[in-house]
Amino acid sequence: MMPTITAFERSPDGGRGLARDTRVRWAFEEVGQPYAVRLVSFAAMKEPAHRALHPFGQIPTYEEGDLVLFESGAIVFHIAERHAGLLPDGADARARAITWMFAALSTVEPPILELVTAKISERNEAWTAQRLPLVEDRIRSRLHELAARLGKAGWLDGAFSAGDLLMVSVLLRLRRSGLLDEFPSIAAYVARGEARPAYQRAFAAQLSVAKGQPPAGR
Ligand code: GTB
Repeated sequence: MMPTITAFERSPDGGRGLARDTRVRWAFEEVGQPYAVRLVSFAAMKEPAHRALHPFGQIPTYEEGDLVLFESGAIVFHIAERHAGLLPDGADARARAITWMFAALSTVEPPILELVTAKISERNEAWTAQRLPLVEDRIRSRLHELAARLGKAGWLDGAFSAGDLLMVSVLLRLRRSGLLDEFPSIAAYVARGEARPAYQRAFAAQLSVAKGQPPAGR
């Protein structure tokens, strides 16, 4: 059965691939699983029908038969568990890849989201100018630590995994901040992720929504 995910009918990023359906699309593309997309408006997201799928009234969601999932990390994990290609076969390597998935979402993404909040929701607050450098420094610390661990390696732990998929997805949100440019090895890591054909297909699919065209192919 072909899974169906939800995505913004009109993404506020205009197709820059920053909404969290892109990481789910990327996972599908990496494993070669066709998927369908149901586009939802901001109003529809808050209606009972969508809240039955997603208690917080957000995208993305995942439906496959009776199974309904929300949270992009859980969805990517589900896809990675059901298909070959995103998690290593060995038990220890698999556990490490899953550790990186959690690290991306619970250690690296939160300070990045703080920056997004500061720049968008709090941009008119008197204290934002004072707070921004603190928020940016917290991100710099994480990037510094991540760069130290990555070293000269291509991916975080051996072959590309769902851990890299989520980490790159999270880091992409920093593109416009200029912070990635301060860490050339991290910038190169993100560029490697973006260069993957599966990412390119996922990006094109979400962009086609922003351009008002039906998604091509799977
Ligand atoms: N933890 C959840 C997950 O990982 O799935 C977070 C889900 C989430 O934040 N969804 C957002 C949403 O539905 C879309 S992705 N927001 C609507 C709402 O809460 O009412 C976040 C997002 C939104 C917009 C941009 N952008 O414009 O650049 C980027 C990312």
